[in-house]
Amino acid sequence: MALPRLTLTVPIFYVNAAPHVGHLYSALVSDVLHRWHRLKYGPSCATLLVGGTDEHGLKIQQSAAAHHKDVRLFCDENSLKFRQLFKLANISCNSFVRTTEERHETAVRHAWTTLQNGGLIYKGSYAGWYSTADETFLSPSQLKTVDDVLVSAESGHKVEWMEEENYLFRLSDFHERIKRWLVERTPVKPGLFNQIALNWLEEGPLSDLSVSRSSQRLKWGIQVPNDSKQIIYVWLDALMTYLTACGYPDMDRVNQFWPANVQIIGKDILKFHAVYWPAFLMGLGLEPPREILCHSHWLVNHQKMSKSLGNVVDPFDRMERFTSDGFRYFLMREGVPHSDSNYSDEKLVTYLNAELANTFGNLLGRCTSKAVNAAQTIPVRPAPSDLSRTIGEEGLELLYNIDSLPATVEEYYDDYSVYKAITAVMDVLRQTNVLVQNLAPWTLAKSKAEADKEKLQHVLFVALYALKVSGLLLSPVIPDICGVLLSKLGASGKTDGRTLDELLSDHANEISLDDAKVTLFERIIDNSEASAGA
Ligand code: ME8
Repeated sequence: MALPRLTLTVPIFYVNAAPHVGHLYSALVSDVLHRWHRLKYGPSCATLLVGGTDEHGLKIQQSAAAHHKDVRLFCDENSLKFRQLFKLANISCNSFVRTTEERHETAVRHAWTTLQNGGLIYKGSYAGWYSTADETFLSPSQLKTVDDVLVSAESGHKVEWMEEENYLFRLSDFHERIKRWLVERTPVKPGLFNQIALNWLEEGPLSDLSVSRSSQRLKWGIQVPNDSKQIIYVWLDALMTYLTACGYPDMDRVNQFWPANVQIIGKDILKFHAVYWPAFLMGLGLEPPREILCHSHWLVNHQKMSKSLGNVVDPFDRMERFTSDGFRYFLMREGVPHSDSNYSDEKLVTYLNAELANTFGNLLGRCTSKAVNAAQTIPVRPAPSDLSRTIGEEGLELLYNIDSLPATVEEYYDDYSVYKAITAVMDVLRQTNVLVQNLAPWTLAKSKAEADKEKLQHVLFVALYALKVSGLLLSPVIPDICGVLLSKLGASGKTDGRTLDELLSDHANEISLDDAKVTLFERIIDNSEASAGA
């Protein structure tokens, strides 16, 4: 049977500002789902994780000018920062697209021509309020006045009146099809965001969408085919990145990777992905994505992050202070898709020390020390009746919980509830710590009695088995830490090319531990300087 292929996408980020925690969070969600898929089905399945940078448009043009930089150089420098972020954070993106690449320009022009030949793009004129920061026109109901300035009610960015001749896309033709897609397939997860998208369609018929700008105003972008006076609208250009990554317009390649399984986005760009994008795709004769996973935002002290408030969380700084896996763990542990999450360094330090250093790390230290585990092995799995005789019902119940953990966690990952997967693993590890504390293997190890020796082997089996299962299940979230753990538990070299089920079924024989002394996570001692937004 063919292995299921997976295509995931991350929004392509604007290069006008440095990467922040929100960018990393979106990328991380996709990375964890990508790693989970490869763990579940084995690494030989075909996968595509698409990311990139959004480099055209008025906003970038103005930003480069404000920095007195050549716009191409400005884009090169800032795009590189996002690639560095991906590298440092171990984001397993295997297709990074810059909108200034030639292959992308070819794909966008091809899509434009296809839409135009299909009668879906026509020349007209457009007048309305435009927000350059959001690169979008807004209707009067989407505006409000703050200090006598007209701004977007949603983003707070100021708008200006624009009136020009340009090309329009017949978005109105797609109203019913998009509505049906949202109702019948409920593609946007969690469901509350599907409903928000539906509400937009219920507000009234969709108007046609302006999809080009005059080249007098906008210079930095892809020119409309056969019209040097018009530049393609930056959102049509940006959304097409997902298809560029799939090889568009080479349909053999597109059919291999499209439709995407899951497109991950933040709630700020829902309309572009749940209304405009499926319409463009339908216009091109392609299927809309199977699912869109829309997540909420990170706040700091319950406020939006902004340069003016000085509370923007810098992911480079946090990864340096707390390690890449430490930061990944906190973001995945605390971030939930359905509501905004609050970032706090104090909370991060508390979680990392309590869960990664104590619950996870100390358990490994206790069960692999030479004083307790003289044979330096994971003992053979005992029969349930023997286990209940030596370490009681509590031990047997824990073994049952460890055995059933993969199925529980699989359900959570498949439902995109990574935070629940982490909590389920930590619950089992906490129960294991309690058992170890109660049965004190360090005392059993000193005893000469045969019954104690058997009991010790059983405690060690349960604890090391819990650690191994946890290490496998958490490896999508904290790959470095779990790599170290699994090598210590003698699983190094055995993980390549195997599925999760194969990796879990190794306990008929004794397994030798690796000699290396390891610390899974160094406790963070000095947190006096740790304050959100610092
Ligand atoms: O919108 N919390 O790029 P962008 C969580 N180029 N995630 C956040 C966040 C926060 N506080 N702030 C931003 C663009 N994000 C376009 C996208 S796609 C074809 C074009 C994340 O640099 C979230 O994923 O403004 C959001 O959708 C994205 O960054 C916006 O990044």
